[in-house]
Amino acid sequence: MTDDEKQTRQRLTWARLTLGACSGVLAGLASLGVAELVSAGVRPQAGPVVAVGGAAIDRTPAAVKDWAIRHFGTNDKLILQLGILAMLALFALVLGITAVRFRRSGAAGVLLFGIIGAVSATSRPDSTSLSDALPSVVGAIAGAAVLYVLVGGLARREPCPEPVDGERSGASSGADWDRRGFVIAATAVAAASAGAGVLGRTLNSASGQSAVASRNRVVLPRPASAAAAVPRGAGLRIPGISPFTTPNGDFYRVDTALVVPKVNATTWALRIHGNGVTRPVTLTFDDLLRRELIERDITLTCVSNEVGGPYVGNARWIGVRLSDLLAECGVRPPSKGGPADQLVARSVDGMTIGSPVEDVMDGRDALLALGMNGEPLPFAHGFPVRMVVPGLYGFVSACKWIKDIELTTFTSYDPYWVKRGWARRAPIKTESRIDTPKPFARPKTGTVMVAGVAWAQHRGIDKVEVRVDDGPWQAARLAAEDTRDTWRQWSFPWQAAKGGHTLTVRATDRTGRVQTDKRTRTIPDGASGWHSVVVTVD
Ligand SMILES: Nc1nc2c(c(=O)[nH]1)N[C@H]1C(S)=C(S)[C@@H](COP(=O)(O)O)O[C@H]1N2
Ligand SMILES: [Mo]
Repeated sequence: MTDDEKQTRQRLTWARLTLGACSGVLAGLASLGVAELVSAGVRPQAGPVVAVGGAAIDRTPAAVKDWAIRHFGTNDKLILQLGILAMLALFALVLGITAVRFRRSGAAGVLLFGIIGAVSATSRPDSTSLSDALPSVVGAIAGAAVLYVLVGGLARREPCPEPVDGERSGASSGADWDRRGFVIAATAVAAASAGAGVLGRTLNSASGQSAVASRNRVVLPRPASAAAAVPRGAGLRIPGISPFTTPNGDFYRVDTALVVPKVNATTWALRIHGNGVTRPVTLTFDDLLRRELIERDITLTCVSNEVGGPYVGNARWIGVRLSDLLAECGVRPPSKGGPADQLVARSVDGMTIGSPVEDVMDGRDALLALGMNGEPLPFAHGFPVRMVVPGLYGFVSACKWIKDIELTTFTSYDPYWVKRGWARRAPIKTESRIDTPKPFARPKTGTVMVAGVAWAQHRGIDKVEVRVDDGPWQAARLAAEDTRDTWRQWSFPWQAAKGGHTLTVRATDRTGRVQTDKRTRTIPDGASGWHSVVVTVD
């Protein structure tokens, strides 16, 4: 073979591999586009990326999940989906290149991904039907066909005389692509995939529209028991401090849902049943609206909140008092002889959250909340109905998109997070946070306002102290208390001297317990320790 021939041959090989890689990516696009379209006929959560992402979330070890929440915050889900897409793109490239030589194996590889998607979709806790497998399966078949056809033409541009593909020898189906033919076919596939994807997205979002309409129609009645106005002194006017009431748009969000469930309030129902429920009921949203509603300020906290972290917020909730409802169903707490000590809430997305029946019925304002800061619950925060229990971390109390309450026992059932290593019972720990100055701030010498929030829901905050470097603990000024179920702002005017300083805060709750300096991880029942901020005074 002459050098020229060698070069031509190499060029052709490269061209084929490149076109093969393109075919792989196009096959991937076709799979995803078709899957999206099919998911519109099944349900949006059954799409392969959401399903695989959800399955990955379910299987992620607690420590990794915690790390993801810590590093990506509420973006963790976006990062996960981008990661899945990047992986898919990579595999698509590899499959495409493989298919140039092993046409059937390449196509089979695409089908394998379909199976992974189908298994993920049908094994999600919210999956009730095998039809959830359809988007992945139909998408994969489309992708495999695209790959098979596209590389079919390429394969026979093989410049070397010896047959390289056993599968292919003797086969003569289809025509060779010339360059123009490939470009036309590729463009057609890309356009059709994008079209299917966009159409699927549009149909999926349209199916959410009825839920949106049902939310727009909700008029929250005046509560029979309104929350007292927030005391004037509860919200300090200090730049940088967390506002006493967290606006809905700023309220932290922590859940496992890759697609926010859009539940239609008009078809929603809540079932209450289980051990010791002598009168099980199924309630509609209107049933709840017709009941006596109470309005309460309650501060919610996530167990994944690091010391000094952002996963805590305070809102004014409107809802039904859960203990009244349970009592009507015949439920008695264990202290009054009831057989069930665990209340398991189930959501439409398959989440299960267990709370102690004793806590829910001990007189605190445990709510089935319908409203948040004067509007129906936002979809991301659980529309139409969620639970809120003062004093318990969200993962053991605050089920969003709730649809079922079962009375059971701690020994007979472990809910979602408990199966993954978190505690069965998790009252919120006494904590405090410095909101201002921010870490590594450079305030000027003189009076610097140090301020933040402290919380010990359902016990109340009695004292907050600040320490500068290794100095003595000094009492901070406490803002007025709203209720013992809410956080409390504090401030400390600090006479700042030049140089680097460490500010540390600790709170004491009404039981007299001082916030411990013992640092623990968030797993299994919440982080503890003191929050410190390092600043340089200029
Ligand atoms: N359905 C459902 N409800 C859920 C969760 C979830 O993943 N799914 N997460 C819980 C956790 S861990 C917390 S901290 C709170 C957070 O509520 P928010 O997102 O409204 O702030 O919701 C709880 N309710
Ligand atoms: Mo949480």
